Parts: sequence; structure tokens; C-alpha cells
Amino acid sequence: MRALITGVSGQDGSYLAELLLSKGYEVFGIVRRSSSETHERLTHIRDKIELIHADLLDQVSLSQALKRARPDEVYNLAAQSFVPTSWTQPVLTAEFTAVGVSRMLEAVRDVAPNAKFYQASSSEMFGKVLETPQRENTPFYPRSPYGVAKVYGHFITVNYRESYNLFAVSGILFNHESPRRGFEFVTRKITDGVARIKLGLAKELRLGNLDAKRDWGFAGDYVRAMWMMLQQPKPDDYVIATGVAHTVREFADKAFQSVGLKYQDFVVSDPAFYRPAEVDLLLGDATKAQKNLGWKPEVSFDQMIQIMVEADVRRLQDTVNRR
Ligand code: NAP
Ligand code: F7E
Repeated sequence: MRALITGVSGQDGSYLAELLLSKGYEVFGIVRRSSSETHERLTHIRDKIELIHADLLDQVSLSQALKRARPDEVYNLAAQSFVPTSWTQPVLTAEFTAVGVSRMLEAVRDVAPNAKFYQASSSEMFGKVLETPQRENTPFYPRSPYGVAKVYGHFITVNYRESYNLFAVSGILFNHESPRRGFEFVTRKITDGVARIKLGLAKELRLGNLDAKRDWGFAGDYVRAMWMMLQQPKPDDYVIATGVAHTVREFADKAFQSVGLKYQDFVVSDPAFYRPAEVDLLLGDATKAQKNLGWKPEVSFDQMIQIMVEADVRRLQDTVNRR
């Protein structure tokens, strides 16, 4: 089997590439050209996958990548994925995260119409939620340019499935985290901050809305669900979530506690990190995925925090030791 992953250099792309390699796939990954191609999340598997230069903005490059990879499965994970940036760069977010999906689907339709296609949709599409918990048929009410772009990506995927009979699925994934999460997302910002404070490298951690609630899972569990969706006899859309929500405050509390500290002594509220429109609560119901795919999460909330804090302490300790 051959798979092509867009966004292979991101958090999910790196875990998915590992999973597919372990299943004997030939893995091809799309990366965009950069003056410093480090791809840190791929270092350990760099010699096992083939990287192809292409960009979601460039239709021809996507078609060429598909011609080179000749994939049985295509995972479209590339996007501008940070919600606050979607207010400062709304047009670019729409180009990558919304119209980029059309470009990928057109390339698949033209070059590899028999390939199965996965679209990385998001719980941010539920936004100002109209129902709790949120499931596949809960109406969308996005609250950011990112959420709006993801709604486009979701429906264009459904539309290509219905218009052209493509095997195209949309996975509506709730927040998922890991030691490979980008540093700007709140979970990684907290675990990195905890590690810095514990090692004496920082004195405080500035955060925004501590009362926002999220249904947080572990990225390794979530990429397994992506693969499972493409192994089904029929293409369909699935919510992937743990079914438990926690506040940002609870996350911070547990992360600081795990190194024997109290979050109240270090967390500073900073209006700079509040959003123009907030998503107050996301809580998913993954019953359909449990029933049809046999999927369930394996890493708990507490375990995930422990894994992330330990990884950040280890990483920063190594840096300090090298000085
Ligand atoms: P991420 O770490 O931000 O990775 C995004 C990837 O997209 C990176 O590899 C990035 O490349 C690539 N990319 C961005 N713009 C591109 C372009 N114009 N052309 C080609 N590649 C481009 O995101 P993630 O957390 O792994 O999430 C993966 C996908 O799932 C995203 O679509 C995200 O929106 C969606 N999602 C994430 C979550 C979550 O909780 N993590 C939940 C639901 C949905 P560079 O390395 O060059 O920047
Ligand atoms: O924020 C609050 C913030 O940036 C979570 C992306 O992967 O998941 C992610 O989007 C919550 C928000 O993730 C800070 O206001 C408080 O309510 O970690 P986040 P997100 O916006 O939920 C979805 C499913 C995706 O699809 C996205 O691609 O935490 N919060 N203080 C903060 N958030 C940040 N980033 N920084 C703070 O200091």
C-alpha cells in the first residue's frame, strides 16, 4: 500500500507516518519549500519516507505529487491550524484551510480517482455549540476564520463524495495533543511553561481564558482513527473525541501538580491571549466511531499531561546540561 500525507511535518502527520510505516505502507509526504528544512518531528523516520515538494496554493504541484506517489490513500492534514492566526491572516487561512481542500480534491479526481481521501476536519466547526455533546449531525456554528474555513473543507469533501463517487471521508477530530504539539497551542504552552519554571528558566506563565473547556485526547490515538476510517467498506464521516471535557485551568492545575508546584503561584492572566470570539465548550460523542470503527482512545487525560510534562522537562534539561 502507498499513502500520501499532506502536512507530514506537522504533529499529526508525523504520528500518522509512523503508524503507516508500522503497517508496511510506502509513505510519501508533501512538504513546502523552506530556507531551513529541518522537519524536526520527522528526524527519526526521515530515511524511511519520501518527501515531495508541493504547496496547497499550487494546483500543479499537487497533481505532480500525486503522479509521483501513486497513492492508494491520501491524507489531507495540511492547513493553517492555529486559531488566533486565522484572525490576523484570514485570507491566507481560507486559501490553505478551505480552498486548499478543493485543490487537493481536484488533483485526486484528475490523477488518482481510485485513491481513498481523508480530510482533517475539526471540532472548531461546532464553535458556539448548538448541542452538547456534539456528534456527526450537530449543526455547525464556527467562531473563527479557521472554523469557517474548516466548514468549507468538510462540505467540499462531502460534495465530492456525492458528486463524483470518490471514497472521501471527513474526520471531525476534537483537540488532540502530544509532546510534538506546536508550542503556541495551550496544552504545549503549559507543559513547556511548567518545565521552564521547574528548571528555573522562567518565573511565570502568561495565559488567556482559563475557563474554556476542551475535550482533549492524545494525537497517537487520533491518527489511528484516521486510518480506520479509510479501511471501511463505505466512506462516511466520524466524530473522534474522548467524551470528557476539562477546563484550561484544570489542565494547568494537573500539569503544575505533576512537578510539585501550584499553578496559582505562576499563571498570570494576560488579555493579549483572549480571542475576539471564544469557543467556550467542546465535548464530543464518538459513539459512531466506537460502533463502526471499533475505535476508542487508549491514553487518558492524566497520562497525556504526564507524558507531555516529562518530555518537556527532559528536553529542556538536556539543553541546560549542554550549556
Ligand atoms: P500542524 O502541526 O499545525 O501541522 C500543519 C501542517 O500543514 C504542517 O506540516 C505544515 O507545514 C502544513 N502546511 C501548512 N500550510 C501548508 C501549505 N500551504 N502547503 C503545504 N503544507 C502546508 O497541525 P496538526 O495539529 O498536525 O493538525 C493536522 C490537521 O488536523 C490540520 O489540518 C488541523 O487543522 C487539523 N486538526 C487538528 C486538530 C488538533 O487538535 N491537532 C484537531 C482537529 C483538526 P510546515 O511544517 O511547513 O508549517
Ligand atoms: O486553545 C484557550 C483558548 O489554541 C484552546 C487546533 O488544533 O484544536 C485547536 O484549536 C483553548 C482556547 O486550541 C491560552 O482561548 C487560554 O479556548 O490550544 P488552543 P484550539 O483553539 O481549541 C482544534 C480542534 C483545531 O482544529 C485547531 O487546529 O485554550 N487559551 N490561554 C489559550 N490558547 C492558547 N493558544 N494560548 C493561551 O495562552
